[in-house]
Amino acid sequence: YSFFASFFLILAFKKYADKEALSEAQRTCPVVTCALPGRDGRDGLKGEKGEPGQGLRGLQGPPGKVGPPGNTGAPGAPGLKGHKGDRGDSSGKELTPAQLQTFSLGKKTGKKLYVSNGEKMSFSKVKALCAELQATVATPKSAEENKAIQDVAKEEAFLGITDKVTEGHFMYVTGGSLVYSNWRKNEPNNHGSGEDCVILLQDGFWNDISCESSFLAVCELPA
Ligand SMILES: [Ca+2]
Ligand SMILES: [Ca+2]
Repeated sequence: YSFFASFFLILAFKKYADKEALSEAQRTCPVVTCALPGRDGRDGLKGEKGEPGQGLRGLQGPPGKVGPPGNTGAPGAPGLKGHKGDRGDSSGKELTPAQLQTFSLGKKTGKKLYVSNGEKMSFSKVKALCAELQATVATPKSAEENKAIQDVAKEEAFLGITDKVTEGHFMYVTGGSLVYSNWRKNEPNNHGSGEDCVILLQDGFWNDISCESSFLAVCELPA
């Protein structure tokens, strides 16, 4: 609007100026020689683009609102495996020093050492006791070893032999079939409700018997 207003203002001023000039010419020149002014010329060429305005730049607006939270990311890779924990407290199963002292050193024969604490217990307890000593239940694999166990055990003692896996087929609890046996006559008989464990009798012969019965614990250690 202001552009057109000023444009017409300029035009009005020009007309006024032209009239002034005309009247001046009429006054100063003779009627014969003085010509009337011509008509207005055509519009001139378009001017060059002007410099940018000097107006003040607007102040920066306040920050926008916080956007909605993003989606949950994918789960990370599993962590590294931790260190192995400390050995658990096995108190209650461990032998007391007093119990260990009651073990009398057995007779050494070949590579084995037989030990006994003189206590009677079920076969499962004998196995657990020997395991605590890093040992196994006494298992004679020759007449010589059988005699050595007999010497250590002053009473009937469990041997590390059972037929729990296959009835009638006695094996070492550490695995393998028997390489030596010394059964008493008519044994093993799997008497009564069944007998799957073996004891060394005082005369050196073997008898199959209930694993729940209590007999002397004798362990053997590789020496
Ligand atoms: Ca049996
Ligand atoms: Ca028997």
